[in-house]
This record gives sequence, structure tokens and C-alpha cells, in this order.
Amino acid sequence: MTVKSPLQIARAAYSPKLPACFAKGAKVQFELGAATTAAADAAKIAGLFPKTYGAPILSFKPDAANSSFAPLSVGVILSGGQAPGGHNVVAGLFDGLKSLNPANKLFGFLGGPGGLVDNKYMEITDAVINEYRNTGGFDIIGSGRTKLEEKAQYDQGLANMRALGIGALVVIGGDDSNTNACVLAEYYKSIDAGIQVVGCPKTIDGDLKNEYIEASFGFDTACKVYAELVGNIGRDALSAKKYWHFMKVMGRSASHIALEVGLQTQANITLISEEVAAKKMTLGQIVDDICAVINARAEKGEHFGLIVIPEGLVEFVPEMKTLISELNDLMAHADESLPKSFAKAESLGELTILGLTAASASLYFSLPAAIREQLVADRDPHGNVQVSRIETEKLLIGMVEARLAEQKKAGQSKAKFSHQNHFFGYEGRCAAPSNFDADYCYSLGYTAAALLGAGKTAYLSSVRKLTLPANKWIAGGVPLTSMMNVERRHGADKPVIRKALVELDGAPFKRLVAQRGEWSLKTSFVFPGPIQYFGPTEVCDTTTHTLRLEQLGR
Ligand code: FBP
Repeated sequence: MTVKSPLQIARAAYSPKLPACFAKGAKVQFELGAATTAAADAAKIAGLFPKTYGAPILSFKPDAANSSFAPLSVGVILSGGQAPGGHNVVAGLFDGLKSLNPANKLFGFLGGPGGLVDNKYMEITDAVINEYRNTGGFDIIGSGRTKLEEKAQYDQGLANMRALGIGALVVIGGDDSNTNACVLAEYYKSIDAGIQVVGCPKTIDGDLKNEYIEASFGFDTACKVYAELVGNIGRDALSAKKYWHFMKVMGRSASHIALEVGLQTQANITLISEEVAAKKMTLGQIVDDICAVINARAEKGEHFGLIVIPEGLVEFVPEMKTLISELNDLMAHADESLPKSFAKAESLGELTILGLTAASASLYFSLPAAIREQLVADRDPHGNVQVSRIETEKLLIGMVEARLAEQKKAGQSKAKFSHQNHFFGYEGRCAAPSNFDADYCYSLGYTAAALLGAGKTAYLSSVRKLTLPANKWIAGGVPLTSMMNVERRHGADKPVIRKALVELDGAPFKRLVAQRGEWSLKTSFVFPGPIQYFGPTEVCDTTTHTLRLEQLGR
């Protein structure tokens, strides 16, 4: 028998809160909002999704008529990176479906979208789901990153679902997975397959977000875990007074996590990739800015501090972006001898002969050897640099160290620069969900069940007004096509859900800008401590600073 921790046992008994519209279960009436268009490129999206485009926003209210529902079997897929609360989405979906009709069944496809095509599944029963309520992780059915993009996959998935009597599919995923869900919904509708497809917004990165999706699930918990770790390190730094800590936090592309963690902990420096891109900053300028803060604190005798770095930073530095794209192009058409030739190159001339422009060759040579190696050696199956594996925190340390040494020589720096590097990512992705995520995820799953009960397809489960108590949240659905635009991917135009980057005129970033002068020089660290589940509401039920600033302005 699996040994459970006392907290796991206590959390299993937690009943997640639901919006008031679900007081009588997932039997709801819905109000139709205005018809929707697309995030951009509306005519193209309308042409690509003729069956599902333009549907209205939905919001639910309690069912007065106590309607009855024919039995329905539903498949569920967990897609992409883990995010805290995924099990509660499945639990909410399960309970919502059972409230519609106790004969409803839920099947989980195993290991992500690939499970649908490979016909790997299990039935989720009461006994199964009860083991996973309010727990972290996606291990109930596993997740995967297989993309459903080909007709053969859709047809095989359909055959597998028909064999199980499944009439609806719920995809729990991020922007790419929900884009695929929309394509699937459109295809099944176009061939009258009789399969509804509904999505749920998942990703710790927080970049699946818009007016109707106020937060993706898992962001709250993951940020709280990282903020606890950064706060703990802040206390250590304050005690030992001898290290600068360079802490990279997850978030493949957008910097929402870094921003939230910076706001929660009041680190000395929080880098935001979107600002770096907007100001077209070079790596050298970023390093100069960091050195200026280190030197200013050294003047006060403070040779320590905290620097929060977003995982995706290097791709937002224009010169690095160019270098990476040149390397991607070169490697895509080369055999394995090319990385070796790069490794052996000893002059700018040799690099330009290999195919880099002069500017990229000189940037490449200025990087520490370990980073150069990561840039040419570690590639994904398309030949692209695995940007998320580049150790940006070490890159910055190496460059800062070199710059401070130059400044010292010139008598411009008194800094004693000792450093530590950290990467906080996997520590947060499977944490037990905070009360917020436990409630939000359960509500998203319940909402998905209600959307299926209402016969909807190509909708994303939407729960809004998230800074209010859960019973005041508004549940409903937002058409997947309304979030789409057309982007260039791998040389072709593709309809995709638009990724939400940090808005530089948004309240969370503006708060950082207003405070960062003070936080960089003074030691103003905040120590958020571990996530609390039991106790005063102001300790256990706070939302992220991001949501509070966006919705309440404080
Ligand atoms: P999703 O977008 O799929 O939710 O995943 C996000 C993420 O956690 C990123 O923050 C991180 O870069 C990535 O997954 C790492 O995933 P993997 O371990 O599969 O490379």
C-alpha cells in the first residue's frame, strides 16, 4: 500500500469550492453573450474554422427546470507540462458528469494526446479519482507532448473513441494543445462525427490568458512555491551576507512567473524578457545594469542580493535571437559534423565560413564556453536549439564576473562578487495545489462537464472574477476560435491561440517598475513562506499579486 503523508490524508478530505451556479450540480442554464471574432486575422480564422467560428461567450446560471440528460461517455487528456491542480480538473469533470447523469462515464487517455491515437486508456471510477483529489501531479493518467495535427491521427482517435462509445473529449492543456483541440472539434463537426471537444486552460507559465481566461491553472501554486524558495534564499543571503544568488524560474517564453515571484519576494533585480525585447537590449546592457546594482550595493557594504531571471530570457535578447535563428537554420540542413566544427572554431573567420554573420560570430565568441556548447550541441528533433536548457543564470554570472573584474582593474568597482546559481522549475510543477488552484481547477473541470451537458463543442472552460470568493466566480465558456490568430511557424502560416506575454502597460509590470529602484538598492526582501492550506483566510486563500493588481489595482 502507498504510504501517504499526514498532509495528503488531511487534504484528501478537502471539498473544493464551486461557483454558485453549480449549487445543484452541473445542470445549468446558460446566457449567451455577444458573438465572437478572433484575436486577429478574423477572416482567415473564419475561413479555416467554418463550423465552429463566431460562437458566443457563454455564462452559466443555476438550472430552474431540473433538466434530464442522456448518458454520455467522455474521454479526457492531460497535455503538455504538468501544472498543480490537474487532478482536480479531472475530479471536477468526473463529479460534474455524474451530477448530470450518474450513468455517465469518464475514460482517461494515457500519456497525453498520444494515448488517444494509440488507444491507451483507463476508466476513471470513484475509487480511482478518490486517490487523487487535491493532489499535485498528472500521474493519474500521465501527460505527453504529442501534437495531434494530422487527419490520420484524428480518424484513428475517432475510431478509438467510437469503440468505447465516447461522445465527447476534454483536452486539458496550454495554448498549443487547445489549438489542436479546436482543430479536432472543427474536423469532427465537419464530418458529423458526433464528438464534442472542450478544453481547460492549463500551464504554470501563465501565458494562456485573456479577458475570459483570467489565469491558467497551476500558475498560482507554482509561483507560490518558487516565491517560497526565493524568499528562503533571501533570508540566507541576508544572514550570510556573502552571495549574489542568480535564480532562473520556469516559463518557457513569457515572464509572468518571474514577474509574480519578483513582486512576491521584492528581489533586488527581476529581469522581464518582454522589456528586454521592447528596449532591444543587448546581453552587454543587461550585464551592465546588473553590475550597476551590485556596485551600488557594494558601496553600502552589501555584497549580496537576489536576481530573478525568466527562463525564456535569451530568446528575447534581439542579438541572441538572431544568433539562435542563424544556428537553427544552419543545423537544420547539416550533419553531425557541423556542431563539432563549431566546437573547434578558433577565430571569427572560421565561424563566418561555417555560415554565421559577422555580428553573430562575434557574439558567439563572447559567450562562456559552456553556453557555446549548449547552443550547438543540444538540439530538438527539428534541429532547433533547446532554449529552455540554456543555463542563462550561469551565462549571466560568467559575464557579470568578467565585467566586474574589468571595472575593478579600472578602479570603478568595490564589489566582492561571490555567487550561487539556481533553477526553479520542476520543484513547482507538481506541488499540491494551493486552495486557490484546488478550487479553480475543480471548478474548471465542473464547467467543462456543464459545457458538454449543454451540447457545446470548440469551447474553453472559463471561470472568471477570480479575486472574489469562489461562490461568486462566473463559470461559462469561451469559443476557442475567439483566441486565435495566424502565426508563422516552421515556414508556414498556422492558426494558433495567441500567447499572452507580459504587458508592459499592465498593472503588475508597472508595479515592478515603480518599486524596483528601491528594491534594487535597499534590502526589502519579503519571505512568503510555504503554501498554507489550513488557517486564516488571508494566509491560505490569497490570489497572486498579478491577479490582484490586474483586477483590484492593489
Ligand atoms: P506547458 O506550456 O506545456 O504547460 O509547459 C510549461 C513548462 O513547464 C515550461 O515552463 C518549461 O519550459 C517546460 O514546460 C519544460 O517542459 P519539459 O520538461 O517537457 O521540457
